[in-house]
Amino acid sequence: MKAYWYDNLPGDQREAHDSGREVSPEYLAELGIVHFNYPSVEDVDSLAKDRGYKNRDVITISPDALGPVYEDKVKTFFHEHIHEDEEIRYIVDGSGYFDVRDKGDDWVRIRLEKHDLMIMPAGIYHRFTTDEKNYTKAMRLFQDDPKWTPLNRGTETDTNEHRKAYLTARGI
Ligand code: KMT
Ligand code: NI
Repeated sequence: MKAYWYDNLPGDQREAHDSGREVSPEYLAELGIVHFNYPSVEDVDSLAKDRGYKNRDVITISPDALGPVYEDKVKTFFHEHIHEDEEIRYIVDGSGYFDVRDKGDDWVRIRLEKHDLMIMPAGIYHRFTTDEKNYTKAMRLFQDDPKWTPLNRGTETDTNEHRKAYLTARGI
């Protein structure tokens, strides 16, 4: 795992876009992001159990797995959105980037590699992309099923109660 501010320069979303300014684990914690490296899936299982997670799936995002819709999927995951529940993402294989908004609404890019696990709080604006290797196999863990849906950023998400609760909890 490596976290840094996104450079906001033009270019394919899958390029590193590393501004050279690193983001500390402490700052990530202030945003509500928690990271672990779990080589054993048993550690994932016990974390999920402790936090009351009931559902999960495994998704492979690659041209091989998705065929002609791969490029569209990659663009869809890159639409900025929130979820109404806390969610866990565990990289089973490959690598990819999660971008999350910082306190000033700038993008922080989090590079996740095989066996990295990230807990994302409800209400944080984020987006995902594969990297230049075009291969991410990820386990997505959900606390419940009704709220899996990504809510794309717009006027409704800014007043969403989960969004407001996130900002209050983080002192933003
Ligand atoms: C999310 O929450 O944005 C996603 O689940 C993206 C795909 S999982 C690597
Ligand atoms: Ni999401």
